[in-house]
Amino acid sequence: MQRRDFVLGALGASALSYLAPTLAAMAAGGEPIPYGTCIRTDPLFGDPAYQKAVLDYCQVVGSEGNLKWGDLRPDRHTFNFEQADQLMAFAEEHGLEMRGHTLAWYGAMPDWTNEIASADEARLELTSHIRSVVGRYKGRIKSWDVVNEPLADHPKPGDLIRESVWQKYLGADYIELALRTAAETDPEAQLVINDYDIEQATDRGRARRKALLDLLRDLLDRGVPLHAVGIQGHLHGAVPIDSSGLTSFVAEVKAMGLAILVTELDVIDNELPADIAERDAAVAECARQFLAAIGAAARPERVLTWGITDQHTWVPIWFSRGDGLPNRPLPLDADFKPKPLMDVIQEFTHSFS
Ligand code: 9MR
Repeated sequence: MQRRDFVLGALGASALSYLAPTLAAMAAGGEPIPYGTCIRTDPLFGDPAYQKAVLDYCQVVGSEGNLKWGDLRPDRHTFNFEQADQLMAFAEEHGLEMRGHTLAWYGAMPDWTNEIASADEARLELTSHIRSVVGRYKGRIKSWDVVNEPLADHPKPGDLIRESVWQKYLGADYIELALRTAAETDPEAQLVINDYDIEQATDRGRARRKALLDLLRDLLDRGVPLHAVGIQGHLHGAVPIDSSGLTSFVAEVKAMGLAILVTELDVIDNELPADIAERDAAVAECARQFLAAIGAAARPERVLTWGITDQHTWVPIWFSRGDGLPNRPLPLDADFKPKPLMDVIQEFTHSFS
C-alpha cells in the first residue's frame, strides 16, 4: 500500500491539499518507518512470548519506566542503572535501536526531590542528572525525550507550562537548561520534546497545539538545541481527532526544521463498545486517522506504541471500563495475537517505502 492510499482512505479528499509537497518523497521510495514499543523489563526477561513479540515486530524499543527519575534515583546521591542497563544490553544484542525516556518530567519523581528548595539546587540536580544519564548511554541511545509533557494540561495565556519541581524553581527556563545540558553531554543525540493530547478536535486540543508551537518557536528563535517533537498519541477512542488541525500542526513543526516521532501510541477504549470486534475496529480506525493526519504532512521518523500487548498496559490504571471488561488499547491482544491496530501500523509504516 502506498502512503497516498493510506492517507486518502482515512481522510478523504479534504487531505488532498496537504499531499502535493510529499509526492516527490513518495516516488523516491525508502525504508519502512521503524516501529517499536516501550518495554517492561519484567515480562521481557520473564515471559518468552513477550520477548518473542518484541523481537518479531520491533526495530526500536524504549523504556516504560526504567530511565525515569523514580527508577534511576533511589536517593539524592545514588544512581541505579541495573534495569536500564539490562534493557540497553538486550537492545544491542538484538540490533534494536533504543530511545531514552525521559530526563525532565513532572511525573515519577522520587520523594527526595521534594527537598529541592532553591533555583541553584534545582539547576544542580537537573544538570548533574542529565550529564550522568545521557553520558552513560552516549552514542548508544541516539534519541532522547529530554523534556516530557512540558505543557499545562489545559494551557491558558500566561499559564502554559505545567507545574513541576523544575518549573517551580526555574520557570520555563528549565526546558532550555535540560536541552542545552543534553546537547553538551551528547552532541550527536536527537533531542525531543514529547507531549500528549494534541490531536483532539476540542478547544483544549487546539490550545495545546498552539501552546506547543509557541514553545517550539521560542526555543528555536533563541538557538536552543532541539531536533524533534514526540507526538505521544494516547488517543481517546471516543474523542474525535482533528485531522486537518493535526496535519497543519505537523506541517508547521516540519517547517521549523524539526522531525516528528510518534512515541506512545495507544487507543484508550473505556468509552468504546463492549463487543470485541467492534471495539478493535474502532481502535484501529482511530489510530488510522491519527497516523494519516500526521503522514499527510511528514514522514514520522519512528512509530512507537506504549506497550505491545493488552496484557501490559498503563491504560486500566486511569481508564478502566465501567463494564469491567479488560482494556484493548494495543496492537497485540493479551495472548499476543495481532489485532487490526497492528495492521494499521504496518500499513502506515510501509506506506512510505
Ligand atoms: O505507562 C507508564 C506507567 O507504567 C507509569 O506508572 C507512569 C509513571 O511513571 O508512566 C506511564 O507512562 C507515561 C509516560 O511516561 C509519559 N506519557 C504518558 C504515559 C502513560 O501514563
